[in-house]
Amino acid sequence: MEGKMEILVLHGPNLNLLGTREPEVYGRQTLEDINRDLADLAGELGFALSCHQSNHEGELIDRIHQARQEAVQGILINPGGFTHTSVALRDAISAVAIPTVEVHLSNIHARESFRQHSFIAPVALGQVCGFGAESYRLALRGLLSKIKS
Ligand code: CA2
Repeated sequence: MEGKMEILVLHGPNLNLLGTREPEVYGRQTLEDINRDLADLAGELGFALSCHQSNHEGELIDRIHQARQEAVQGILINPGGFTHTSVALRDAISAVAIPTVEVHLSNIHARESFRQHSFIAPVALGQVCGFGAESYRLALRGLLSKIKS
């Protein structure tokens, strides 16, 4: 019997601190809260979800490569600060050619100028930012409807 289609959620550097500091910028929900909500939503929509956080660029890249071996159908990624610095992360997403949506808690376009450029956006299906934890749910809905269509 075939299993459910799998979505990989990747959280980049410092996002393990969510809910503990800077709640005015990043909200009060912890990463565990967000992951639980996403798993519930994915389950309702008939998908399985696995979540992974890393503070290390190479580890995120390895996880993206591994996703291809695992036949992952889609990737939701908040690349954190690597959004604005990492050509290597962008190359990994481009190389595996798995539909990917970029997500941010804050509206990166309304913040410091260095946050307004994303190396990831051009290789993503789309970008959702500015809605706090809701950004992830909106992004997951968008990703799943693209995969289904
Ligand atoms: O808004 C987002 O989701 C960001 O990806 C968050 C990154 C930031 O570098 C990006 O420009 C936008 C930072 C994540 C740091 O997360 C923290 C959480 C709690 C306390 C301190 C940092």
